[in-house]
Amino acid sequence: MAYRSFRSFLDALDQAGELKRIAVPVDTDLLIAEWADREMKSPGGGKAVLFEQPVIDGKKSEFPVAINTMGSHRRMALALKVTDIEDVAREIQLILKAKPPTDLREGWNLFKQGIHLLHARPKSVRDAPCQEVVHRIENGGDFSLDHLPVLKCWPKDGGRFITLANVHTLDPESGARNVGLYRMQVYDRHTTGMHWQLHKVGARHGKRYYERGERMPVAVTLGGDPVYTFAATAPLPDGLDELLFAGFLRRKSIELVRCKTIDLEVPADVDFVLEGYVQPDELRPEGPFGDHTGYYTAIEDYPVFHLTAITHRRDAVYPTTIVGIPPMEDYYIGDACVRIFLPVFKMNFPEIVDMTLPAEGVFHNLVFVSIRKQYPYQAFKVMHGLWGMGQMMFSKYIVVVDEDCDVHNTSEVLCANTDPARDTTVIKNPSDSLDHAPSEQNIGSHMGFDATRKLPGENYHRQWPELLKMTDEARALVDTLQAQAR
Ligand SMILES: Cc1cc2nc3c(=O)[nH]c(=O)nc-3n(C[C@H](O)[C@H](O)[C@H](O)COP(=O)(O)O)c2cc1C
Ligand SMILES: [Mn+2]
Repeated sequence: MAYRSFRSFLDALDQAGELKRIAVPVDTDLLIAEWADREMKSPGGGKAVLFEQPVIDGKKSEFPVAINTMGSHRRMALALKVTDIEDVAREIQLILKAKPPTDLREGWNLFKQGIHLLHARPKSVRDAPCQEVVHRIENGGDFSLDHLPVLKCWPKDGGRFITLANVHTLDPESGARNVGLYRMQVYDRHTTGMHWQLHKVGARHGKRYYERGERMPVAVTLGGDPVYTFAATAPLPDGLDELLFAGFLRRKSIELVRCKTIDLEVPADVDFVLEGYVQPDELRPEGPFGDHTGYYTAIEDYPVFHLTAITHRRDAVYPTTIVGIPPMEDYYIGDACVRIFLPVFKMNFPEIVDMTLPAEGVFHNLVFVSIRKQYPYQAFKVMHGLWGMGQMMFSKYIVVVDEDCDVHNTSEVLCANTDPARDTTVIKNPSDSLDHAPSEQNIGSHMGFDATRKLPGENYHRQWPELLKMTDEARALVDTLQAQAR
């Protein structure tokens, strides 16, 4: 099921007619970003683009740049090697609901799931494509971050940013691994910023090391099976290893290799590994950066990543993305997360029927959720539950509707059902570090809209009107008439 390499994923995109190859030289300073932005804003997310001759400071790069590789529903499914993201959701639902089998068919299904879970466990290898070429910084040499075709994305960005960095760290107490996608601003040949925000697991791991006064080993991988990057963005609970999840998704154990200069393991098939460390008490201004909110995020202090080695495949491709005013590639990544984790939400809140984070909401600003309502104030219960679940804490506005409303059809999510004073609630919660609107960073207010039909006991003392619906008979007759008129 799995891709052998990032290049084989690009080949699959090519065969599916989802890849444009650009043979002319294009500058990594703004031009690739502008080109990619046009592609991302084309209907349905455009195509993935492989820039075969990126230009860095007037020189041709040794490595091509791939961008927008997950930026459509189809490419996101191709990245996970499924025909439909819903297939993954169904499998997760089966596992969550697994009961002792009562017949042969159920037994067989359970057996197959067991095999998929078995694949979740990574295994260790000694030889790795990602270490075909090894540059140890202590040995000197010319090779450095300057040789990677890292993009400057927006005119007022503070520099070049690595945007699809899979950042691998360990909890020094439990030994648990985490992989998060955090951007890295290139400061010079051997140092970058490490933009793990306050609420993220990498930041928590860092705090543990700093409290002990220890240097923190950090490995950053780029490329490989695209499922790694997807898993690194997924809002998994702290303590759940992204590589286990990736192994489960791709149905094949991930092969891990030990880094050359730090005590960490990384997937053997990735394109690049940046080995290095973050040390206690060292912060440096990071930014500005044209962010997924559509605004520049201001300069702020973040930890510094010091490089100890760069290893790479001989045929490495540099994967990247840009963020900005939606719709962008990250919308499709986020949407796939919501689809895949819907069964988990449903397990916690059985009344949930469907849920979506529309692109206009810039990720977690806006959530539409439909429920099968049974009792008064159930919509408020669901909102509070969601606000308490991991990164759902950032949801600025949650709109709860009845099950007959299709949350994916924005014109159905009517607000006609609400009387604002009665049907809204405003709460205090942590807010996204990148959100510039709250008066103070990292804290803010969130609003919930109960747009469900009001039940007795919800302070509605009138007769709830009936929703317009044509008769089945009239619909069938017009179907026939229209077919004849064609
Ligand atoms: C394109 C893209 C860029 C991102 N950049 C950052 C970033 O710079 N800092 C950050 O904290 N989260 C960033 N995220 C979000 C995290 O990857 C996401 O919250 C992830 O679940 C964090 O994993 P963790 O819970 O293991 O820390 C980004 C997500 C995407 C899709
Ligand atoms: Mn995590």
